[in-house]
Amino acid sequence: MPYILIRDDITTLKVDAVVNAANKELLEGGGVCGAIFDKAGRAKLKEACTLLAPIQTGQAVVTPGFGLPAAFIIHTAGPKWNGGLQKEEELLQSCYENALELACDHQLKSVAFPLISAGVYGFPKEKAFLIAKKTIQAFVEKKDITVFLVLFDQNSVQVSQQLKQSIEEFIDEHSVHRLEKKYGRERNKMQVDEAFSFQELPTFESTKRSTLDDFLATTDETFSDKLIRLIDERGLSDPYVYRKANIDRRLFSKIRSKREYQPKKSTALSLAIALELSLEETQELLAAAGYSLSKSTKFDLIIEYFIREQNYDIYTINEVLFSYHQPLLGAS
Ligand code: AR6
Repeated sequence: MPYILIRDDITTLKVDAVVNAANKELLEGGGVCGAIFDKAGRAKLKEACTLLAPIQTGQAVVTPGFGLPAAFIIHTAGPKWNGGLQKEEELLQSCYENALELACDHQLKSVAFPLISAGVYGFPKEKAFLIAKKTIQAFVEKKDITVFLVLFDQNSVQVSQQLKQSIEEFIDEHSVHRLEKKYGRERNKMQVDEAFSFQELPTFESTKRSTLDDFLATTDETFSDKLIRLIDERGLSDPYVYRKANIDRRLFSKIRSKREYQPKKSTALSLAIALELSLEETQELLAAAGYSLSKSTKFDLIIEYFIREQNYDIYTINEVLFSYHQPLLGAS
């Protein structure tokens, strides 16, 4: 826990281990394997690999990272795609499982995977992605490890056409920029307020009739207080919440134990999603950390879309955010 999608060159990541999409002979090849050998240092990595080769398809072995920012390299040999009739899917799943088990055996806390078999070995990218995410998600539910899935190209994550269209329509309909165009800048604020049913949060203006003390009392609950109260009211356990929020256990206990802790907006939102809050409750929780959901950024509109739809699956939300090049929810 957590599972994080990123778009990057895996050889630049400072994690405990990066996974190499290797061949059974553990020889230097092309693709991500070539990049890893290049950055780690060919001679040293070759020497370490020679001692461990050959391996079976699906098996995983570990070497030091040498010149890489990562401390270790876990090498796993993915299956070559042969039309799907030669247990390729099961073999690919075992690559992820074995690499993750090995990482846990070595007490590693963060591992980054490329999309194994999705290059030279010809696995259909979408299928390779589904197997990767399903296997990683199942693993992080049980183990205390942060797993990055590194995607080199955009089209590995396929958000369903229907979902994409529905989100596009929502953004188009609700974006403040569209409303500005429609109603003009002057009238914009009024129209935005009319168009959306966010309940106004307590502001100093709206409470000036009451005393300052009353006002301060309404803002007395910190983010941490609110979070604890919401968890208790729902009868949820802490592990359930931090797992569902895709955030690290240590970060969660920091938020829980430090009353004045100021989370990042994405962390606050992850927790709102985990608690399945309504839009209004989400705004209130965010406000306790000094944030709000606006109508002017794609990120906020996408989150609002999912909350309105009562779709609280953080992995689906992250795939959509990823496909829109937005920051993701969960620990970063
Ligand atoms: N960072 C992250 N992902 C990358 C990078 C990178 N620097 N470079 C490529 N990818 P591949 P395979 C992605 O071909 O299909 C080698 O010759 C790439 O876009 O590296 O398992 C080995 O020695 C693709 O999505 O691995 C083997 O013989 C994914 O990594 C054989 O290729 C995997 O593509 C293994 O083939």
